[in-house]
Amino acid sequence: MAEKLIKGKEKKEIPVSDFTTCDSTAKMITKARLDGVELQFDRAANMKACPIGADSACCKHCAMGPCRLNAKDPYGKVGVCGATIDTIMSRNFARMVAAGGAAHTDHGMNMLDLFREVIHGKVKDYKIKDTVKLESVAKSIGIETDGKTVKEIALELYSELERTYTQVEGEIPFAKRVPEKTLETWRKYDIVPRGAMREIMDLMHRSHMGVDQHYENITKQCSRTALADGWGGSMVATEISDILFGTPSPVAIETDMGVLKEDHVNIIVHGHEPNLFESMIESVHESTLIDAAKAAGAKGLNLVGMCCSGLEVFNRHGVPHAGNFSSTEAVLVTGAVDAMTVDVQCIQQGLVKVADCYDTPLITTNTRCHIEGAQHVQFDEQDPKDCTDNVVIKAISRFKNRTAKVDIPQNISIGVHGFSHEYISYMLGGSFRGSYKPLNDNIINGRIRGVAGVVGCTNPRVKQDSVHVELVKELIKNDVLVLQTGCSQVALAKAGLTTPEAAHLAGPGLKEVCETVGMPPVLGLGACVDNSRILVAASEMVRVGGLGDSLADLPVAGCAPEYMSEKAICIGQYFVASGVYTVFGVTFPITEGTKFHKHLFEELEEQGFGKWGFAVGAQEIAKLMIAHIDKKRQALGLDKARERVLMDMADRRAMDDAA
Ligand code: NFS
Ligand code: SF4
Repeated sequence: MAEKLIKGKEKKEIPVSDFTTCDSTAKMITKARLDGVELQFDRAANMKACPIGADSACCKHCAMGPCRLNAKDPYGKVGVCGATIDTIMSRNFARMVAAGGAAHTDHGMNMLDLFREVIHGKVKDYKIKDTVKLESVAKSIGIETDGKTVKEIALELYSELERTYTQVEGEIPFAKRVPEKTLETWRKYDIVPRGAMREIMDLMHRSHMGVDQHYENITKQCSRTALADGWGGSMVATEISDILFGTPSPVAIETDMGVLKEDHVNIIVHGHEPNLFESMIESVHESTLIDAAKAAGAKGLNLVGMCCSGLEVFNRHGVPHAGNFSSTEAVLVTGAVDAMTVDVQCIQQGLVKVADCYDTPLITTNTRCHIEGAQHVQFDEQDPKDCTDNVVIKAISRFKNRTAKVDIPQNISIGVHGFSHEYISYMLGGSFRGSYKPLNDNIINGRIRGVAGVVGCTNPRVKQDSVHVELVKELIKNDVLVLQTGCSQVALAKAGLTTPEAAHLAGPGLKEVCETVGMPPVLGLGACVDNSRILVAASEMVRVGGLGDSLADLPVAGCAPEYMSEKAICIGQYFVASGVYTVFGVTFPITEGTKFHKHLFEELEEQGFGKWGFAVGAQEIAKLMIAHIDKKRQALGLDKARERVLMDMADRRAMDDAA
């Protein structure tokens, strides 16, 4: 292993406890150091973030530059072409939105391609699993379903949803789900998305040198593009995945590295596309492959998920989950992973080296993602098992020849996940009168103060999981119901907050609601594309009534406290454009004290949208979110109700104490 060691003792060694609050990841960082293997945490410690880039004060959009401005004196200088700091920052921001939106949107388009091939019978290994969902999605965009066969409805739905991507003029189909007043604001500013391809192309065009040079106009197209993701690309991904693979409903699932089993062949699927994972599930149930694993001395095959594809199957099939983004390298250090297969998005190139150190085959499967030094086994929807059986065979062979010492941190948390927006309605209202009314009622009467979406990545620039967990604890303590997706959800699952018992950590009002319904105070909705479920849930809250008539009126707030990806920036922008106050942590790619900053952080709200917020620490973020929720409650005239309910509760407690 000598040549694989990290070179040079001069590298900074930071205490592991500064890197993460995930015990398993901490153990594996320590082991990796002993083994001489470098992980993202060490790389982050030894690579100071570029201060000019962090403020977005540089531009490399043409060969007259690259140009560097000074964030300390933002208006003291312009680029060679004369571009101001506001133009440079808003163009950089625009390119992040375009790239982030393209990622989830392209993923959604893949799901739609699969849907088409399934309907036409060209792909036989998948089928339409959830016909109830098929009908409800079709109806939600005005497709008449009475008297039609499943195939007829599916075909019509396909051709409608294709417009989400390819439409040249007009509004995307899911604009029909947007509350009327919110849609009016979008129309007023001319930002209702046409098709995602058009919006992304437009945004790339106008952020080219010498095109759009007004930060307000660039921001408008950022919103339009981001909305084409949230209400378009991502929403289609969620809905089609539900139709093909089943709409999630709550299941108890194991999370953390302890889900690996020393005496089993362990296979990890890491990425975003549910079709690969669904086929992996088939492969690990193949009796010939199970027999082969046993013949190699294993007790069986153990399939485990990571990151977003992990969350999707975790919600649908109860497959255990080993950890979030910052644990993907660390999990290989256990030596117990017999194959890690990946598809697209958030796959660190550093995995190649770590996998190599522990003789784990790292297998890429998607035409969009090859990684130098990894093995590529192409996944083909016409014959998916060809790829996934092959992965299992490689894993069995690695198991048989395991040389790496196996050391699995024995941590497992069990939590309940899989709260689709449909299930939330059913859970609150009961099967005969499924509705968001009880949620609205509890917000109106003050038991629930408001709703927060806490989502997004982990990032080695902050202590892994720590901000997610502390923030969510603070929110629920203040009677804020928390909805979660993405790597954030995994942080909370590991911390044990996704169980109904976690209700004891909630404030008195939220606790009472959770105990009555039997639900956790933290509801996991799935992968990052499933942020679209939060949009649908919020729209339902507006529709049910009593909380204002646009999304911007709701006492809700969003946050990605440990974000790192461009997808997160795009998601933030579509929440803001939809009317939600959205706070980001870590760092914000923009210079404070500039016009563009003021536009994103103040003026958008004055125009009827949401706005951006920024803070690093959990307590500070919580304060911002709660203050916003209270501001919205006050505007709705609900501030008194909450005082009353808290007073009632104090009285009741006093009576209990006296008794
Ligand atoms: Ni979202 Fe999911 Fe995780 Fe961040 Fe990456 S896996 S799509 S981007 S890191 S939450
Ligand atoms: Fe410099 Fe303008 Fe070229 Fe950007 S577009 S690199 S600011 S000259």
